Parts: sequence; C-alpha cells; structure tokens
Amino acid sequence: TEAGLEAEFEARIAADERIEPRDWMPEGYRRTLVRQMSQHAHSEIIGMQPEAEWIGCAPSLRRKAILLAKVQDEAGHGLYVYSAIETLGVDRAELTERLLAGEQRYSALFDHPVRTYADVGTIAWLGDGAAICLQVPACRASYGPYARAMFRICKEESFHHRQGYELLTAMMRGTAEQRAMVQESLERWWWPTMMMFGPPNARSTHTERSMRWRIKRVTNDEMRQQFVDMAAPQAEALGVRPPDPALRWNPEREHYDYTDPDWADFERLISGDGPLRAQRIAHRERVHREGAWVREAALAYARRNEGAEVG
Ligand code: FAQ
Repeated sequence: TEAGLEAEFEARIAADERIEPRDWMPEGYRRTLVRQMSQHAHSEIIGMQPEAEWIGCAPSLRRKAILLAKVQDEAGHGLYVYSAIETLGVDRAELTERLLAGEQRYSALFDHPVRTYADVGTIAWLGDGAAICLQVPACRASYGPYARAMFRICKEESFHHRQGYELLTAMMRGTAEQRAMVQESLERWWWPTMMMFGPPNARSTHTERSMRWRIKRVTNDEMRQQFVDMAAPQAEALGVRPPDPALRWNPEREHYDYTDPDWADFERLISGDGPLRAQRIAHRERVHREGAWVREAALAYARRNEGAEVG
C-alpha cells in the first residue's frame, strides 16, 4: 500500500540510506528534488554568461586559458545536474522550456552585471566559495544521483574558487588603482553573494521539509555563517574589507558576526525584477534556438547508429 511504501521510504531516510532512481519515493520528495536541482543546473548554465562576456578581455593568455576552462566546467556541471534530474523522469528539453517560461529559477547572483576584470576574480572567490558551502553538504543528500553529481562538481568548484582568489592576489600586488578595483568589486558582490543561501531560516518555505528528507543537510543561515567564517579572514589576508560594518570575530560564539542582506531587495530580485534577468533569459533563448540544428543532427546520427549497433 501507499502508506506502507511511505513508511519504508521514511525508515530508509532515517537510516541514512541513499534513495535511487528506481526506488519508490513520495511525489513531494521528487518535486522538491526537481525544483532544487533545476535551480542549480540553470544557475550553472546562466552563470556562464557574465563570465563568458569577459573571455575576450582577459589580460593575458594565462588568464584567458583559466577563464575558458572555468566557463567550460560550468557547462559540464549544468549537464551533470540535468542528467541527474532526468533520473527523476523530467527531460532537459522540458527543464529548459520551464526556465525560459519563467517557471523555474536560477541564482539571482547572475542578475548582476560584471563591470571590471576584478569582478571575474570576485565572482569566483565569493560566488564559487558560496557554491562550495551550498554543495559540499549536498554530497550527503539522500538522493543518490544528486549526491554523486555534487561530489564531482565540488572538486572543480575548489579550483574555480582558488583561481579567483589568486587573480585578486595578483591585482592586490599591482597598482593602487588595481587595489581600488578589487575593493570596489567586493563591495558590489558581497550582498548578492550573501543572498545565494536563500532567505533566513524563519522565512524559508522549504528548509524544514527538505532537512527532514535529507535533501538539505544544513540550513540557509548555517551555510551563510559558514561562508562568512571562510570569506572574512580571506578578505583580511587579501587586504580588502567587505561592506559590512558589523563584520567582526565573536570569540564567544567562535564565529564572525555579520549583517543579513536586505531581504526586501532579495524578494524583489527573485520575483523576476533582477536588472539583467530579461537579458539573461533572452540570450539563453537565442542560443537554444540557434543550437536546434545540433540537437537534430545528434539525434539523427544516434538513430542511424542504433540500427548499426544492433546489427
Ligand atoms: N536566487 O525555501 P527556500 C554555481 C528561492 S551557482 C534565486 O530557502 P530552498 C556555479 C528558492 O528557490 C549556485 N532564488 O528554498 C557558479 C525558493 O523559491 P521557490 C548553484 C532563490 O530550495 C558559480 C525561495 O527562494 N547552486 O554553483 C535564491 O530550500 C559562480 C525560498 O527559499 C545552487 O543553486 C537565490 N539566491 O533553499 C557559476 C544550490 N535563494 O522554489 C558561475 C542549490 C532562494 O519556492 C559563477 N540550491 N531562492 O519558488 C539550494 O541549495 C537551495 O535551493 C537554496 C534555497 C539554499 C538556494
């Protein structure tokens, strides 16, 4: 019976067992996974846009090779996660349509413009740093294909994070103007990055249920704190200051104190009012349309070879 299956499922979750694609799962569990994983996959694909715009402006061949590799990794991450979602019975074409129709989200981080090359470093240091805080706990998510995809992605995110920090270190060793660029870039990206962890726990619609199902292992506020604890000393070592006057080490809590981002601003952003949202979606729609012939050709080739392989 349905109740029996549900009880068995809950017992497996409680025993910390992995749920696999062919296993029975409640509809809400499947829906939550599709929602959260889609948000991640779309973020990787949309997240290619702000950085890709700067590949042609890289200041050296070395920086260009690194940035090219990073953007290609993001395409790969998007594909791993879309493939993991396909195990839940939703295909990539449908997910892309739902993104373009505004029915699914991507991280609001990418609705902000990249203004200088320092931003390329900052997005990697802070944005990928935050992605690591989000994704390392997801390596222990209860859904097997999701957890396994996260494991591979996290290794590459660490490289992204470090190259960004190294880029900023090089700029901080440069001229006063370059140092000012890094500080200015940090000031623009700090709050958008703090928003990557979602609303505060008290206002998070999904946290409680997702924690119970072990899709989420750590709450939004705990991940935000982890991020601040990681980024604050890194900023200090770099010689820059995040735009938060409350940011300081609290020896009693053994964590950094910090100010929350402006949640009204967050609500506005995620309600579709991001400064670059229309541009990001239009670009995605155009490249998807222009890539139709590749998908058709790949399908035709696969169909022809299917026969050949069987024979
Ligand atoms: N932007 O109830 P909760 C990268 C929405 S980039 C937009 O707390 P949940 C690569 C949320 O969807 C990062 N929307 O939700 C890269 C929900 O809306 P809904 C990719 C946001 O799911 C780096 C509503 O608010 N990683 O890796 C945002 O339990 C650099 C209520 O929120 C992921 O996406 C936001 N920031 O917790 C590439 C991680 N925050 O569905 C290039 C996967 C919240 O009710 C450069 N996702 N919302 O309409 C997660 O871990 C979770 O979904 C959270 C939110 C923690 C983001």
